[in-house]
Amino acid sequence: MPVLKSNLGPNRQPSPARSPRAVGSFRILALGLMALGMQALGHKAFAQDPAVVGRWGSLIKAELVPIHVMLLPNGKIMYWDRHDQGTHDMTPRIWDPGANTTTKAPNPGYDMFCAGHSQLRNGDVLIAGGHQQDFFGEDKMRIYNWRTNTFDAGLPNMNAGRWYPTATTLANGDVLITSGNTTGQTAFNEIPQVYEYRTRTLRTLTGAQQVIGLYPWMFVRPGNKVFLAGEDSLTRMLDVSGTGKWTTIGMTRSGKNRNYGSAVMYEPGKVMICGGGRQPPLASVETIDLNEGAPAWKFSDSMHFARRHQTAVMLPDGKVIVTGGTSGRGDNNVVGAVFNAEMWDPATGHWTVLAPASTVRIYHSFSLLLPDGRILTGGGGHPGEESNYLSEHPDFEIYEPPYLFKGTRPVIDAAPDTLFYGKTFALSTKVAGAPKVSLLRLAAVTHAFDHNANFNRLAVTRQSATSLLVTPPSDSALDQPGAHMLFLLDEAGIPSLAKIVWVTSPAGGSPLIAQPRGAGAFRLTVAGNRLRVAGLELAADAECILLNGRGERVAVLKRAAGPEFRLPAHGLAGAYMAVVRMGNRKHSGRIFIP
Ligand SMILES: [Cu+2]
Repeated sequence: MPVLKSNLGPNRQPSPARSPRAVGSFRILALGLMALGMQALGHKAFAQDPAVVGRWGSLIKAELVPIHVMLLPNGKIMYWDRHDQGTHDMTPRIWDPGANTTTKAPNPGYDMFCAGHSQLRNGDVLIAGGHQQDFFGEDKMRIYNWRTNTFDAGLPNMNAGRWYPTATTLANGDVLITSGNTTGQTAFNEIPQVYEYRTRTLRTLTGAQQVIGLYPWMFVRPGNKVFLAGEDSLTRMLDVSGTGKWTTIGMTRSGKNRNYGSAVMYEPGKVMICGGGRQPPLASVETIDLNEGAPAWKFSDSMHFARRHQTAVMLPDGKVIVTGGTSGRGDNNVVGAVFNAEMWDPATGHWTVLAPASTVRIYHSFSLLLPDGRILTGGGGHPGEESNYLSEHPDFEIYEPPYLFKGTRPVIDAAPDTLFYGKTFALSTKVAGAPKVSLLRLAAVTHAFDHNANFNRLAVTRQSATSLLVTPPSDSALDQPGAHMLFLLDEAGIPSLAKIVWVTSPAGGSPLIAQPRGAGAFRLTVAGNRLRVAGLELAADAECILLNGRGERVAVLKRAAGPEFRLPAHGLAGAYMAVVRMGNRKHSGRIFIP
């Protein structure tokens, strides 16, 4: 259950915010307590070799407590806080981690604290539900357009409020919305809904009425299925076709509610759940392989630290890093805060203890993978830790995993902007040997779980000394359409900087994007609902026609302001030939509409 201000009992007086020195002593205490329970993991084991334990950077101030945090396709981070505590500011911030500059998104018009969110196929973020007061959900939805920095409020309301729902982008680009409280702690929105991308309507899964826990851990599977991995111990499969249907998969081995633990699908169909619970939090870790005929949970090695409020993050090399959390009993206990990160290797099931962060990261903290292979963590607060509700963490901290200290990073010299399911593409690189390539969706994380995560390792063959042939997953059920980080890893497991690529179905035409055909240097780009033509002087009579892969006319675009044409409203995702006509002159180029 969520941590509430109302938990503040008479013997839990708020105290002034702790000084950095006090934080330090908590940390020493926590480390000391942990060392007792750990075999051969004294301070000496934390050799300061960053190639073994990684390295934390210094604190970076944020304008709000980053409780809801997402990575946008332009590499910027959108985050927001809660409205009814602290700053009373419900306007999301857009932070550029490279330049360390922050701008504001517009006011979305309601408090999106406690919403669910995931990225749509065009990189926009769907936000479902939110906060009226604790346990009372909003029924509103918004779409954040990352190209225009605007919110679209023209969406239907959900069937009822949802406070702590999960949003899951499906194989066809629609979004499943599950759970959430409606009007109180025991009042659940029991009926999942599917936001349909093309029609912008909601389909209500009346055949799948079921109470499931808040912020459920949902993972997309083939055949219109979505797996519920927790936090409840009874795990299930939801068929989202038609009016929906649940089936039971089975109990976890621990049989315990892993409240505020974390979960990842570390390979298609293979899910890992870790930690969570409160009396006390668990260190145990379980996996399930849904590709098996009769899938069943198995214990993996336990983490070195019991944790609650930790976040698990997939790395480009297929390992998982867990950061933050507390081993202390109760909801949000600063005594027992875990500062060390640790890393899980799915191949062995073993955990490696990594360097400690400087800051308590428990309730309302987060972690996510940046396109440069580092991990961004931050947040915690609103409310602050038990026994000290005034302690807030409006800041970020960046962790560099060990792989960044093992040698020179490989470089993706060239790769397409758009990848098509099952369609092999060429990746140019000078890296030698047998490199690997992985594809990860961009994070949309809150409350210890990334709603938008997905990981795939791609098939790679060598074409020449400077070129690899790489094949994306064949099926959108293995990797939902939209923006991804494409990483190249050398034989030592060192990742490149990611290239942001779009993964989609071959709706027609070649995978070229925005390339002019024939003479005439111009460029076509899609920004929001506009097609922009750069490098051509558009005459007053200019018109633009979209042709599909068979050369058939799909749309004639209306002229907008300046060098832009208006795209038709929704439902035109795919690759097209755009023909710009002015008098008897004709220019054509390929265009991809996400
Ligand atoms: Cu919360």
